[in-house]
Amino acid sequence: MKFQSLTLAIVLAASASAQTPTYKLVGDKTADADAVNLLRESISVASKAPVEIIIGEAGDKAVKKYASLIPEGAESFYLSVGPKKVVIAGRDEAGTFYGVQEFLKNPQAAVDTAVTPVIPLRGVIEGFYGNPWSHANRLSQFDFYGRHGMNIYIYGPKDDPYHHSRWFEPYPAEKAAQMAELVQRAAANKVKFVWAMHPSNAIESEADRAKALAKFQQMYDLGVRNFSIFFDDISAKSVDSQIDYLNFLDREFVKTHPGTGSLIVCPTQYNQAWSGGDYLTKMGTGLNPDIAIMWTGATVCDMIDDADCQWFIDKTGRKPFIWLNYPVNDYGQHNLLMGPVVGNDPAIANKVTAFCSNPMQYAEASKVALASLADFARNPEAFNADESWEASLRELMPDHVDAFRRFCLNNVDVAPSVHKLRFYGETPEFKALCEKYTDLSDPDAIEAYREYFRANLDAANELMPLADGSDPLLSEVKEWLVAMRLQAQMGLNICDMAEALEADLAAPFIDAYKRWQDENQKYQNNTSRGFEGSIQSVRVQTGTLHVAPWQKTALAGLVEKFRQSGADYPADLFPRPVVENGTYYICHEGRLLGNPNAGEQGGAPVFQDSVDDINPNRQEWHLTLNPTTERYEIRNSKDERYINEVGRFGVNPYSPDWNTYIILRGENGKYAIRNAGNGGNSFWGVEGNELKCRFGQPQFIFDIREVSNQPAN
Ligand code: LTM
Repeated sequence: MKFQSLTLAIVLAASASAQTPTYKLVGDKTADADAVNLLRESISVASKAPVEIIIGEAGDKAVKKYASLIPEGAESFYLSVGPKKVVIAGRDEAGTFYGVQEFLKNPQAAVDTAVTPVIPLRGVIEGFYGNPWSHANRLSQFDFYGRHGMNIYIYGPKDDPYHHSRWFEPYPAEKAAQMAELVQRAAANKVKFVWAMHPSNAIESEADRAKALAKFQQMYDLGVRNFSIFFDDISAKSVDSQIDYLNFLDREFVKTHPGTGSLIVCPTQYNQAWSGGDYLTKMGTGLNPDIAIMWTGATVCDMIDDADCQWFIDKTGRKPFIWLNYPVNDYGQHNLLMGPVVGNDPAIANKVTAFCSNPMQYAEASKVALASLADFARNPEAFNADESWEASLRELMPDHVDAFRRFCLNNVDVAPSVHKLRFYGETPEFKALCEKYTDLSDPDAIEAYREYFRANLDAANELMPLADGSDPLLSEVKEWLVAMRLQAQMGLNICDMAEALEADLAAPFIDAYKRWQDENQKYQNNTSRGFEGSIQSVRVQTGTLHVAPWQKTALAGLVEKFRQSGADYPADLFPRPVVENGTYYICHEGRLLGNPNAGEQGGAPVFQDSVDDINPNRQEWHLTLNPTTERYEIRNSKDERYINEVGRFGVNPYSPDWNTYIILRGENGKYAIRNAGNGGNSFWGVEGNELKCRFGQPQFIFDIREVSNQPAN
């Protein structure tokens, strides 16, 4: 049934608070009180004839007529909005509450719908390292969860000492009062508030167990009714002890405290890559059956698919409680994760008990992803990542959607990290430009890039005034707006340099380059908020997948072309690299690094006592600064084979992420060479005649001599 038009005008109270409601509520005495309060607080109805709003749960007299239209599943609702009558009928209290929330999204739209959330538990684990969310952040989160049908929140910020390092200490009075307020606000939004404790390995002694019970009791007295134990990121002493401890808490606390929900545990082996032996099988068989086990999937940070869940089910005999490490960015703090949520498999719908996200320390900014994760969990089959993302942008930044979209699109990928999770949808418009225009001497290319950077600059300038505290989200991520603005200005300067170069105008080229230098300096110095805990302020990065690499390469190309052009410029204008691109001998204690098995597969370079008279270029090395990584690749001049991160000749395709190196010059005039990027950060050293890339400290032991000079011996 769809209504053609509505005669009633229901408006949200915020915009019509002065109007006298002319609606009649039916069922409000028996319906869920939170749902009724929300309705009363949120709407005002202006209508010629009174509008009737019928509300209640299955079994209530008020909604008896609609009983057959209410779906069976927990938290379901039936909602009908017609010209003079609105029906909100829940399967249970939460169902009615969600029905009101759905109605409030657009009270003037004709609706006739029945909704059942698919995944039973949908929500958030505040489980990251770094600045724990503020009290205000959490209150705002719970209202947001209510609007988005998220029904669980797990409190476990690694840097709250009362959760982790000093778990056994009671919260001081002020924090305890806040905790009690959080519990209430969560409940008013139908959110299960779970308090998690991280006791590490202090789980066996009677004293430690007594402390755990006492801490749980404090939280219970504050109103907490759901508990979790985290054993992540430790080397567990014994799975049997963990099982015994959890069953003890279940028996001695959960089962003896009325109203307490089932325990939830984050095991030490919480993802497939880190699983081994019989740990998970033991958890599955040893834990009391209603204890839920968390799971992050194939690896620590990964989206979840059917195979991940099946693997866990086969091991434990239980469905996983998903701890999704997205959009958490504590392992890649330079970047924000603001893009569409892609990669979770709808097939997991019936294979999980819960789908919870570990977010960023930026609570407001996390809402972009959280809204989509909520949509996914409510109905995985119907989830459309782009539509859901667009809806969240409209909800969070209604007056600046286009500028905010540009901002988010510049902050999609997390850049290479230990967890290898990547998102390739960053700046699609810029990616297309890079594919279309590869030659910066083409005036059309310069104009196209200029247009892109101008649009980014305009977007950053539009949003910036709101980052002064007036908009909580933008204020939280102000430094990324600063970065977007600086990056846009740097891009415009690169375009100016390209134009000047084509017109043979040295002075404007130099001016644009100096402006670029100035902005680049500011970009390098732009750091995010700090924290005295485990995460310090970090250098902010944006547009890392396409824009930043393009800028590096374009700039390096323009500078090189300018230097070759014969134009006059101050000698100190361009910073000199540690080693200029060229061909060199790499020497250690008078011996030359050589390539004895040139042309073959694999093998390793070795330090040789004598000069290679037959094939001198086997001892010559091309050192080339890669403009994207700003690190050196090192290839042999005889066969162009590259040295890899373990000091051998690489057999995999060359990768600048793995196979480029930092060269440092020591006070003794010698050089140290360091792995970087995905290759780790060990220094090169020498054992016997072999290169070893495994030293923790700089080894200033190498001579790097131009081939035009005499070799060392
Ligand atoms: O993922 C889990 C279970 N534990 C930690 C989290 O606290 C952390 O936020 C994420 C992402 O770095 N990785 C972990 O190992």
